[in-house]
Amino acid sequence: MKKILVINGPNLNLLGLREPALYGAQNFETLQASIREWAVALGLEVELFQSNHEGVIVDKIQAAYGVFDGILINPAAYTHTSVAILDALKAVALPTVEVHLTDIATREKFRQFSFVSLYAQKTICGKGFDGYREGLEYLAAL
Ligand code: CA2
Repeated sequence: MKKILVINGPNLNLLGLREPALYGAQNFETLQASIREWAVALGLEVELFQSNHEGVIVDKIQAAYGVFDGILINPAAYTHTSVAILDALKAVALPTVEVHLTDIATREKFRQFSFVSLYAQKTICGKGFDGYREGLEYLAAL
């Protein structure tokens, strides 16, 4: 069975508590439960990981080498700032899908560039929670 590491970056644990107009009213636990259900349906094993800390995310990506078959990541704000996360993804060289709840291309200028997109094989934006399902489908089909 394929093993996929799902990483959510800073503040995504606040889903449903703030900014529902932007990120939706459903909470983080609901997102995690949905990901687990989709994984079962797709015959994937998933590990769910969330951190607000860049270095902790880098450590987790490094530890994925030789353990996981793919990574689904919403790097949140680190999308736009983190060469360290990009380098870690390149180093482990696992198939990687980048997902964003919102369409970063149509938001503030500072959100329009993604370091992670320079490595990710696929980027899914603006589809809310469904983007995670699409990402899992893509990784399952590889
Ligand atoms: O659209 C996305 O998924 C983002 O990765 C979300 C990040 C943002 O920095 C990226 O530009 C786009 C922010 C996640 C913060 O989520 C919150 C949820 C509820 C309340 C406040 C923040």
